[in-house]
Amino acid sequence: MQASLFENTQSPQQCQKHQLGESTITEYPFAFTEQLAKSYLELLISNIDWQQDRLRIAGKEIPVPRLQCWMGDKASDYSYSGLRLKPQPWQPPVLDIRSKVEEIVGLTFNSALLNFYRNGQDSVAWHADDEIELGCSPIIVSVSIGAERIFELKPKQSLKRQKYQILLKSGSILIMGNTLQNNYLHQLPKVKGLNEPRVNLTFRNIV
Ligand SMILES: O=C(O)CCC(=O)C(=O)O
Ligand SMILES: [Mn+2]
Repeated sequence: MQASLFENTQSPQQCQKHQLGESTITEYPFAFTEQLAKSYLELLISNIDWQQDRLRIAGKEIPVPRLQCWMGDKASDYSYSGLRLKPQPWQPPVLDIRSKVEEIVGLTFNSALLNFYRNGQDSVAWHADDEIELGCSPIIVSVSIGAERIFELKPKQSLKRQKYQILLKSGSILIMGNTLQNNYLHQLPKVKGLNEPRVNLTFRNIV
């Protein structure tokens, strides 16, 4: 499956819907200008207190293949894959980005998970953002800044398990609609030979 092509106009309001069964992803490929995205990338890489978290899998400690930062309102602790994350206070560039996201989406968000993919060897494995703290049908908004990467989705339950791919452009926003996390898994695979960094911010609500 492939997303169709965009028209050649680059307005921040321009959007494309991706229909995956009953779940919808809405993509705003030009939400932030290239120049603004570039300046956010530099600010985020140098100003965020990036953590190298470790997962315990089958009795072994394994470093998460990316750096992370959990940010949010005071009472928004978050757990996933055995990690318990305490929120760091909101930082100015993240608050700016959140304002734009809230304006486009028309919803408010009390937390964000930031991922720093240093190069193509950093990745995130198949998962769904379906932790109990996020409520039963969360809307999650993903902002991509820096290197273009492929985002893959596949149904949690299907015989064919055909993958759907979206090329995440720098400055784009993806709204993952309210049944997506229940029905689909997503991942950001490694890319051989890629040396460009990327930062991703997913805005969420701890309920
Ligand atoms: O980097 C991305 O585009 C996805 C990140 C993600 O899925 C997550 O942080 O839960
Ligand atoms: Mn995710």
